Amino acid sequence: RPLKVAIVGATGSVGQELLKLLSTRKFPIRELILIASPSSVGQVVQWNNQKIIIQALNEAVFNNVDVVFMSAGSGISFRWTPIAVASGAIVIDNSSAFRLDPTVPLVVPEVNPQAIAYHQGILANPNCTTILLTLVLGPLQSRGEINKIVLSTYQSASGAGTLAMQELQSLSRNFLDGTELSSHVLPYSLAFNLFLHNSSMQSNGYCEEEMKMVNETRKILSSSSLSVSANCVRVPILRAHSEAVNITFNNPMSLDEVRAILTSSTGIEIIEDFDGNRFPMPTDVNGRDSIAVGRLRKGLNDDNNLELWLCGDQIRKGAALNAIQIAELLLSRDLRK
Ligand code: 11C
Repeated sequence: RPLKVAIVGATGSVGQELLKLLSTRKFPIRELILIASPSSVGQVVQWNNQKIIIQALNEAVFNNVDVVFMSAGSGISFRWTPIAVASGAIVIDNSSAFRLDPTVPLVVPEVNPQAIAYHQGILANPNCTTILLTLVLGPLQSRGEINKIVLSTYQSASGAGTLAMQELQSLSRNFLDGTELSSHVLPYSLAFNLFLHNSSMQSNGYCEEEMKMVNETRKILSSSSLSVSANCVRVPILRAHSEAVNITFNNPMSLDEVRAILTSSTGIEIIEDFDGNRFPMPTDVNGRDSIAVGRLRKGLNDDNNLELWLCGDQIRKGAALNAIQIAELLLSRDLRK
């Protein structure tokens, strides 16, 4: 029977996209509970011809809820996920809180759907850059072991939330007007600028976002010794992330074979015109489910080495769509507990 569903973080960029996708994908819902921070409580949201009033987070709000989409940061997830699970809900958590917990599946449905089987009430939605990367690596793993990945990311403002997107727009206007450029959401102005990813720096010299890519990619691909090295950069783009990826296999590969694998993979579109120098761009994927991949080429001096470029909508496949696909997978396999 249709489900009672809750979204925690309903007014954020991912929460808003979840609302849109739950409607367009006709997710089977009998009641939708929307939860957000105190400043949004009482606001009315129009969804599928219903008016839904935003509620505050409290224990009672999870009564009889079947599925909770948590999208309000890891602090909220750490505190409220166990409470939601104890009240009988399955939580699909968009934060990093439980991603590396060995009892919690970390799932990209096209890549490791089998992982959902061991869930104990919590399923984790990976980091957005990691979802886009593994969507490509997953099918390529079928042709031979992957030994090493070196990548650079070009991450949009949306990864830092709605306020960061608004800040990019307003500071870009200021830049053109020659007025004030001080930022309040991101550490520096992103207008006509870029900087290394704004997550916390670790003692090893990599930032938190880069280490998420290392650890989450290994978990999703079940490859604990995989060598991953990421350099993450924030760029003045609104909602799509891009990645330049260098992959080393343990055996020689042919571009025809790689192209054939990616062309037949779900969720991937190839955009590639070498003569016209036309490859994926953020504008190709904004608001789209599929990610775009192109510029497949061999490493210059290594037959085992592949270079590619990808773009994907951070809010959609990088977050909200992947979370809903996890829930759809659970329903299709009747794995509610
Ligand atoms: C960004 N990838 O673009 C981040 C946002 O672990 O879910 C998502 C952080 C996460 O800044």
